[in-house]
Amino acid sequence: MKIDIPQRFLEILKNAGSVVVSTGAGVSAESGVPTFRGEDGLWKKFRPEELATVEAFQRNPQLVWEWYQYRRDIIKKIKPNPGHYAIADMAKYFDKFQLITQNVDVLHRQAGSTDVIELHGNIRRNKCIKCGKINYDEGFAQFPPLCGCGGRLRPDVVWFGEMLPEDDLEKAFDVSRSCDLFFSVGTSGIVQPAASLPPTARQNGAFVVEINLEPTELTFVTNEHYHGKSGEILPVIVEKIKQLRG
Ligand code: BV8
Repeated sequence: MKIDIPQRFLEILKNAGSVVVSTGAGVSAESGVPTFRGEDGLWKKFRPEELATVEAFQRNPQLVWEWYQYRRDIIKKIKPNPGHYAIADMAKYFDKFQLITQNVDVLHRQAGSTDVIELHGNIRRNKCIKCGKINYDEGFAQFPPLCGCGGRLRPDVVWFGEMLPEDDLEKAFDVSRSCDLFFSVGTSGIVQPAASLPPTARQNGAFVVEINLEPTELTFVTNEHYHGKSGEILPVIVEKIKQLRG
């Protein structure tokens, strides 16, 4: 795949000291994870307020668990794609590099990325709503599953209307404010506060690049955008980085 990398972007790739990559569901699409708002998007079939809110869990924990088990079963069977591996590789070429994701699918870690800010949690982790204990149990004896303390277990993800983990959120905005180069990959830029990271980076002087199948709410804040598959575009950009910085 050939992409045009203008001179200005080439200089940034050559000289950038600190880089941030922020990803959404689109980076996992080529692995077979359904996105949320795409053609086969989850929100086309299911209503977020019925499945991804505290109220929904209180109202019908069985239904919510069935939905997360359905997604866990999909995620267990799939592998990272060249987009995930390119990002894991890119980290080696910059002094400061931070990966931030809205995805709960753990594919970045499986691709070898070590330092990942999981803004919206991790679908393979459980949390007790009573004692707060965390575990990675699967295959529960009963549904909805209980913690040893008798409290109800929930998927350790951030639901709509819930605050994000404070430290992660603060760190995400800090690195976005101080980076030289910011990549926004596979996100429609609708869900807040994650959608405020690219504009924050731009306002603080970073060179912002969008890699997404189609234009988004964020395209207007970018210096450069590539509308295509992240699994095809990212490896080309990392190849160029190797040539410039190898
Ligand atoms: C909060 C975990 C404090 C669970 C998720 C300000 C204004 C308006 C609303 C709000 C606001 N502030 C807060 C809100 C409310 C809300 C919000 O943003 N609502 C939206 C819908 C308007 N935010 C919250 O509730 C957040 N909490 O703010 O708390 C508070 C509370 C109340 C009121 C005020 C403040 C919590 C948000 C987190 C929710 N949890 N996930 C789970 O997964 O089950 S969000 C979930 O959906 C994902 O994590 C992700 O964040 C989001 C989906 O977005 P994307 O990842 O971008 O995916 P999408 O499908 O939309 O787009 C994919 C893109 O990829 C597409 O553009 C497509 O073209 C592209 N693509 C497809 N294939 C490819 C590709 N690109 C490249 N290559 C490909 N191959």
